[in-house]
Amino acid sequence: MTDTNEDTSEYAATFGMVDLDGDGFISLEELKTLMRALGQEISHARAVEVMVAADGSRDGKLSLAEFAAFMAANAR
Ligand SMILES: [Ca+2]
Repeated sequence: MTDTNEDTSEYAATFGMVDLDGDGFISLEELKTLMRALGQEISHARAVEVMVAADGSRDGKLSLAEFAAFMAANAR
């Protein structure tokens, strides 16, 4: 979390919508739901790859900071 100037608040509202169970992290299942909502049908294996790529802390779920970085990287 030292190499980003991204404003995480920009993604906080989206994060809240994706975090279906409200535990403050995006789980693999929630990530898959997000990708489908974005119109990208995604396999379980592909979702795992995306999760691993975005999960900087390697805890198997995405924090708001990790989610913001992921969204920024995929924004264009
Ligand atoms: Ca969650």
